[in-house]
Amino acid sequence: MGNSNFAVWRKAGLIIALALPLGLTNVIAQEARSPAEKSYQAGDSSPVGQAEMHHNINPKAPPMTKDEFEKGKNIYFQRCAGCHGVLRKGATGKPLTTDKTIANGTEYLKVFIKYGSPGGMPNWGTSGELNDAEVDLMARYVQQEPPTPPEWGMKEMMASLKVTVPPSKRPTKKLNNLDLGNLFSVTLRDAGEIALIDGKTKKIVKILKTGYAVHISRMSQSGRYLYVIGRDARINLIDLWMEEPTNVAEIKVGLEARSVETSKFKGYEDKYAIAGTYWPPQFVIMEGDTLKPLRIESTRGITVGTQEYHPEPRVAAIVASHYNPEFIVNAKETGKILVVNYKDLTNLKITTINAAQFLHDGGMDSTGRYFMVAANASNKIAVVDTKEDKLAALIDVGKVPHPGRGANFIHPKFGPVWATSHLGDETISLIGTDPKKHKDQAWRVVETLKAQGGGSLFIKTHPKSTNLWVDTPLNPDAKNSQSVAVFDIRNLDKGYEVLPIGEWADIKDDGAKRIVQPEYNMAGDEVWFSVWSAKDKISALVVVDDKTRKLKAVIKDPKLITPTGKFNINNTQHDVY
Ligand code: DHE
Repeated sequence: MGNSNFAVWRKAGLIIALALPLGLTNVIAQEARSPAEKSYQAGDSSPVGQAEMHHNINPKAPPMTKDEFEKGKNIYFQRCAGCHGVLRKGATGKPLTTDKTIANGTEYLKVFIKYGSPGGMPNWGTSGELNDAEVDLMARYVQQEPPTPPEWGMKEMMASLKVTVPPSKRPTKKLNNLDLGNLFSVTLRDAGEIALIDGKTKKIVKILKTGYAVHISRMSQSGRYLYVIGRDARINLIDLWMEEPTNVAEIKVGLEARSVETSKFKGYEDKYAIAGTYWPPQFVIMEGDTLKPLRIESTRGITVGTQEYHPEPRVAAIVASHYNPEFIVNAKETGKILVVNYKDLTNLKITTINAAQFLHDGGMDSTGRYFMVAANASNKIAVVDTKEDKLAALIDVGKVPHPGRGANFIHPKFGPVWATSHLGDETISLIGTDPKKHKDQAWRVVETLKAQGGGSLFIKTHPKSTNLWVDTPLNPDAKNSQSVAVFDIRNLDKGYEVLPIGEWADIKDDGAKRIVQPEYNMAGDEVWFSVWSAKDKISALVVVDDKTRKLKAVIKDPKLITPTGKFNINNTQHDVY
């Protein structure tokens, strides 16, 4: 080849080499290497051959190919994020950060993933959900740095939507003779199921499959549809009018979630459902009878107070207004309460109320106008006027209020009050809720009671009851976590009585027997408690006569695995608490 030609070829070769993606030039380079060089490089003798390896910043993590990493990521976000958090910082499941997982090592993690644990970790291997290769893959995956979790938009939601019984094929009237108002939807948390239990017979009517680490149930305004959300952000729509209650639709609205609600305003009954997610930080409004997603809105934004950007304001409690066609959506980390008007989903109107950071759970006052919500790590209760769409008050209470939906009753001295107990101390704050006839008491703590101790999650009463029940399932002392305190509303000074609910369940094993979440029946003359132990121990439900405070029934069944939240249909539908 002449000089000038050679120069041209050389130049061309150089340009091709620079322009080609590195991989391709690598191949050319490899061809040029002798066999001895190739084996020395070891690049070709890797266990996965030519497969591209996943590059993890921590060299101690076990090797994974890119494909394996992608597969592990999908399995993690589908199955594990609900409990361990999208960034693996932990939630109901333990944190899976690499400082822990690499220290545990692959073999230990494989056993844990395959066989599960009494603490609620499903047995992914022995249940057949994951084969041995996938168990090994996941054990290596959780030792890699967690990737940024994927967003979850309309495409992903629509791909997960299943309408198994279209509305056109559903009955136009109730086909069963269940006493729906007195049915209880009971969370079987680590089984990923709910049990529907008849309030009168105490018999299990049906067990229905739901999302992983199922969390709460909410009712449609008509009392026909039950919405159940799992921490894995799967929502199940259960039609209670079918011959037997049936899952008629389901959707996955994200990777991690805690709350679901439906439209309650006159003319919009059962029309819309809404769900809020921890990840991605957003909410979605859906068709009430099919769960078809209609409008997704992000909650990313600026915190109250310091007014800094927050990338991950998780959606905590959501309630539906009875005064306007609106949902009240609580963004935990920004402390913003979004009043979302669903009248026009195209021109969506959202009123943003500044409250306090770390909004969590809450419920309505006895009139159903004011929404009382705990900003738990701020030790405050925010009061939202759902008629005027304004913050009515921010009230300092005890340490880490955790009301569930709270408890409304008429205080002998201060009139209507709403009560919350606390995770962080033994107090119960009673807040005046009547700005008209008890103006001086309104929106301030009118009395502080003392119950058994901190670690309380739920407090409950009923308009027909004179009892105020306070659980302490997270109290370190088993004496307190396995019993419940009850006050006489007519004579609070008398202090509380302790009922040994755990003992009444008469369970002989060494389970934790945490007594969690009092829930009334429709008549308001029974209180149901969960006796919550790990999934390999015996749990139970204990029913107490509200008048006599005596044991009325114990419901035990091997299918009652880790029962926690219980939702009486009537009381949940009509905000009775
Ligand atoms: Fe819950 C309500 C979040 C742990 C049982 N829980 C709520 C609500 C939120 C929330 C935001 C309000 C929903 C609404 O009203 O729309 N819960 C969280 C968490 O982030 C937390 C602390 C840890 C987690 O990773 O999930 C958590 N919750 C638990 C539990 O461990 C409980 C005790 C047992 C379980 O089943 O998981 C539990 N949460 C409940 C119950 C309610 C609830 C029973 C509904 C109370 C009600 O009366 O409405």
